[in-house]
Amino acid sequence: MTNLKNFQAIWRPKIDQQLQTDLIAISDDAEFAQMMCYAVLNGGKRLRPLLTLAVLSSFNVSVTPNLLKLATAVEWVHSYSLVHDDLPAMDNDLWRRGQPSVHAKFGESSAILVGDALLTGAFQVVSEANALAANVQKVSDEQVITIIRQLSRYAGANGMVIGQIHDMQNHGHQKSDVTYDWLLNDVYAPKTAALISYATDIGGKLSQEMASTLVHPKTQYDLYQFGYDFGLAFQIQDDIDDFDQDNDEAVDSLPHLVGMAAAKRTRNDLLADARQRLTNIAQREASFDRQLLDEFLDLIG
Ligand code: GRG
Repeated sequence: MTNLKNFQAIWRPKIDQQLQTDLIAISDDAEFAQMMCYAVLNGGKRLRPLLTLAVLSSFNVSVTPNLLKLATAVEWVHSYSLVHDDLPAMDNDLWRRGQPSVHAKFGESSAILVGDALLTGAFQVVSEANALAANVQKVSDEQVITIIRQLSRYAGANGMVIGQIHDMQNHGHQKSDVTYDWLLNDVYAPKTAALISYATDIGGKLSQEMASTLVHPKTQYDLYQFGYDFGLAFQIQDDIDDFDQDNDEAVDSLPHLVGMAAAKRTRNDLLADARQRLTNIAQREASFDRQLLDEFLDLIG
């Protein structure tokens, strides 16, 4: 088994268990809690929390219960975005992860409110993570505030939300001059790369604090940029995979705009840059083992 397969086999069930515990605890209404569980736990790869944990592991930091809980908060935000993305006013999708989408199963108003509760719940999870730190090192209050700041920035009006706004302008053909730069920088980057770069970014920040090793500021930037490159490549791959089945003339995805060969070149360039980031980090940080993060890049392409 590869390093990553082993890592997923160990950590995915722990992430799911943490998510389930918190999702059930957050609502006194068992029926609503079950709707939230359906939205989050019914399939999905847990890519974003796994990336945070992988960065910690790359710096040989042990994942204490409070770090695990902190790492799962981004999955609440990601899940909210999928629930709202599927709504009739957005992508109007009746299916998600091979199952009925949340609004198809529970109705539109419930789906809106499930999304709202997941988004706000993410910040509750961050604020409560240290309560699990009975016999382990606490994350400093300053670091908790940094995480709240980063998560709200990457998810909010300059992050995923504006990416979704721009994406909807493309889909609705409200934007007549869709360009390569617009698609990458104004749609894919905020919509998809933002939350993924958040996950690697906080992985670096938490590694620095918990390992008390001096992680160079350039390393923090390389970790952020690794997530950003990976996130863009991930979105382009998603478009490449969809393109085969959806060969219409819409200019709302990179393969449609520049052709399949050029889209693959951009994806490969991004993956090469992400690998270079790992090389930079390995040259700087004695405690860094790049193998696991390298294997995440192998998931694409
Ligand atoms: C509603 C504010 C708001 C934003 C929605 C993320 C998003 C923005 C829309 C989802 C639609 C989509 C296909 C986005 C591209 C990125 C992508 C491939 C998301 C799916 O992420 P995965 O593959 O999902 O990590 P799983 O199911 O594994 O959790």
